[in-house]
Amino acid sequence: MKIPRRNFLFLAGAGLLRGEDRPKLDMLVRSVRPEDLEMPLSGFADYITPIDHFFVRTHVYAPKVDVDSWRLKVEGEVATPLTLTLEDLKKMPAVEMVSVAECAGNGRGLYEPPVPGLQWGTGAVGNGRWKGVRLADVLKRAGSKETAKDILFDGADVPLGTMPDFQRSIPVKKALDAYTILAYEMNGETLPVKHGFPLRVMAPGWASDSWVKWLTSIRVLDKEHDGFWMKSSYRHPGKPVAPGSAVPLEKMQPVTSLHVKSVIAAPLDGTQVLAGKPVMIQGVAWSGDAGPVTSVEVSVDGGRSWKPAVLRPEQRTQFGWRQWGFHWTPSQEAYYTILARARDAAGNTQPLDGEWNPAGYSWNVVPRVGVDAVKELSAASPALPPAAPNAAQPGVFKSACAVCHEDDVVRQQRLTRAQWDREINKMTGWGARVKDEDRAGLLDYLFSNYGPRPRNR
Ligand code: HEC
Ligand SMILES: Nc1nc2c(c(=O)[nH]1)N[C@H]1C(S)=C(S)[C@@H](COP(=O)(O)O)O[C@H]1N2
Ligand SMILES: [Mo]
Repeated sequence: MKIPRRNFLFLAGAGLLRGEDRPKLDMLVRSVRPEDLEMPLSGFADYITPIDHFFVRTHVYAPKVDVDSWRLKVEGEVATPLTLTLEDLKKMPAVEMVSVAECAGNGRGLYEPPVPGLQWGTGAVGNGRWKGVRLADVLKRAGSKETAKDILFDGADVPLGTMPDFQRSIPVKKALDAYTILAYEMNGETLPVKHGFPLRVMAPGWASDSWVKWLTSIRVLDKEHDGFWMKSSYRHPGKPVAPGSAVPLEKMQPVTSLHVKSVIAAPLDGTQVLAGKPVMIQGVAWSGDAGPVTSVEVSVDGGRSWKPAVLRPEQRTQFGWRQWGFHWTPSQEAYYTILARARDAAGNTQPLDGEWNPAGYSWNVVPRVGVDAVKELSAASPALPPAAPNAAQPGVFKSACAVCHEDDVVRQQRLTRAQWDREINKMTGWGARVKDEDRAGLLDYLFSNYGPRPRNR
């Protein structure tokens, strides 16, 4: 359900033009609906990511929440079940803090061999300033019992077809952490609809898949929650597996903390710089529970030698990102490979190669940017790769697939026949209607048009 623009002011209950109402600038659209937007590399130039540059990740359509009738329920293993209004929450002590929000799937598009899912590059991440109430205070108010093990969150978004409702849980230890909050403000503004208005979970240091938006229910459980989005999604083998292999879900563990990571925002890959002239190599770096980032090193010779980059001291927070810079003058006309490697307070650093995993989570490989140092910049910048061919779609694709979402989520995949077969099963399980006699043709169409192929970079 799309929220008509004119409803925003009504929802906000105020006349301010919220981040919501401003157009999202030059975002990379990974899915038109449900809306999935990626921040372009230029976004790393900001310390606090403006709302119109903040990535958006929605599994289903953003719900329309009327704040007057909205309530937060706290139930389960508690002495006093609660039903709270937004005003009730705002009367409780507020905390504000800077934290990165990063989707577990950020960088999925970089894995080889490719894996199914939104093909995020580097920008399913943003650095926000979040304000709200401590989850620990809310749980205390409800009288959370000794038996509490896992805290389950549910939001107002409604599943599509027969897909399971998006519900996520975090262990009680993370829930009681003083930094875990229920946020109602982002960057000093009312939490925008796309980011979970009126209330979302903010579990800093952890992948934002745990940061449930449009929160309506908190359930204190005496055992680990075993719903689809915990047991069949967001799981990682936690150790190297053969690229391309299938790993049973029970052999994997939930994605929790983010891993130390850096991004090179400038210069851009494949561009030219002037030989003999200073170039500022710039980027950001962040970590998770093991933050803050303590150092970033840069190599301009493909990893043979490394030198420290300069970090902003005032940005040394546990959960926010840190901007870094490195002054470099390419001494001669040559092709240079620039690498960056961050280290966090626990001494973790970034791997040189991706640890492949079936769903493409937690990418934190050392970033690599190639530039040509030349005497004179040539007028033409490198040509963009040609657009993917838009082959004629069979009827079954139109009637069964381009229904809940557009064909964009399909066109970005590069999957094997076996992976496409599993995708069809997943989607028919969620309600896609594919007749038996059409199935083989659909599989052929998907595989022949969106099968493995070299990446357009
Ligand atoms: C009942 C609604 C529905 C129908 C019909 C449907 N899909 Fe989906 N599909 C979804 C949703 C919802 C998502 C997003 C899931 C997410 O973001 O985690 C999705 C995501 C995808 C993705 C991205 C990878 C993934 O697994 O998240 C692919 C590829 C895809 N669908 C293919 C198809 C194909 C092919 C068909 C037709 C056989 C189809 N879909 C029909 C609901 C549907
Ligand atoms: N209710 C609900 N909460 C949700 C989601 C969702 O689809 N529904 N997506 C999750 C995922 S996977 C991510 S990465 C973050 C994205 O937050 P953002 O859109 O504010 O950037 O929200 C999380 N919270
Ligand atoms: Mo995510």
